[in-house]
Amino acid sequence: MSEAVSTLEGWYALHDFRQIDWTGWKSLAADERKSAIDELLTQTSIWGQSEDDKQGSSAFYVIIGHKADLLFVHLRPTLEELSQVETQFNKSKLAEFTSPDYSYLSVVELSNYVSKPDVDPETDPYIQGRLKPTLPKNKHVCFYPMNKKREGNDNWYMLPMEERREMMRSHGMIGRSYAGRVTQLITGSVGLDDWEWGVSLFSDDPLVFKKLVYEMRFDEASARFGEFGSFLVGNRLSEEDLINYLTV
Ligand code: 76R
Repeated sequence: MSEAVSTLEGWYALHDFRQIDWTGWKSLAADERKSAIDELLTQTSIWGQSEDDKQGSSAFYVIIGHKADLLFVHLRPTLEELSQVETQFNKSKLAEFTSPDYSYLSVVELSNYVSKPDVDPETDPYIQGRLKPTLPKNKHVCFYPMNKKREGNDNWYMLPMEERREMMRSHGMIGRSYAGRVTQLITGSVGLDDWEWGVSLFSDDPLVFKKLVYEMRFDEASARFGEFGSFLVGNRLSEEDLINYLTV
């Protein structure tokens, strides 16, 4: 048996994609729409409080294309808290006009393929910051789920640790050459959702998503072993943007 890489886990992540029933929303009386927006803003301020208390992070985006209209990303320390955030939204007035077309459950993950200095992960501020991150404020997000292939000779999980480590080193080098232009959040979802990882990229320039993902396609870890689900791309909304978005 090949050696499993050891991983560190942080906050749980829910990527909650919603489709909006614009016809229903527009047919609501203006004052009811306003109170639904106010109710949503009460929730976003509770989410903001969790972030201020370092007990999670939430962000929302408008998704481009037919796959979804809105994306809420929530990070929370426990599944109970994640479920609470989701359920509170589901009980809201706005939720009556949304359908949860896609969602993704995972947990922030750091693997030790690329060696780190000998530090205690429980107390090291850098590692703790990566395991329990505040979602970046970049203008754009790109989310997709992925697997590492398990087919014939291309079975990632049958490779010796050293080979995987070497490929992850090369992967990390490409990633690092995008430092400052993109932030990546890798969330593990083996046993939690249908794919093995969720990839969330944040950037102020959407072309960086294209260039980074394209360059990685030539790198063995992705070229030979990467299997990808649907890509969803969105623009970050501030609370004011969210109000404008919902105003008809
Ligand atoms: O955590 C680290 O920063 C150390 C190096 C590193 C690891 C271990 C790293 C760096 N990644 C790691 C693990 Mn990554 N990453 C992806 C994708 O589209 C594709 O082809 C793949 C999707 C992107 C775009 C990306 C970006 N990475 C992983 C894993 C877990 C693998 C496993 O355990 O087998 C996956 C699935 C994955 C996928 N990676 C980086 C980036 C970027 C930009 C970096 C540099 C980060 C930085 O240094 O700031």
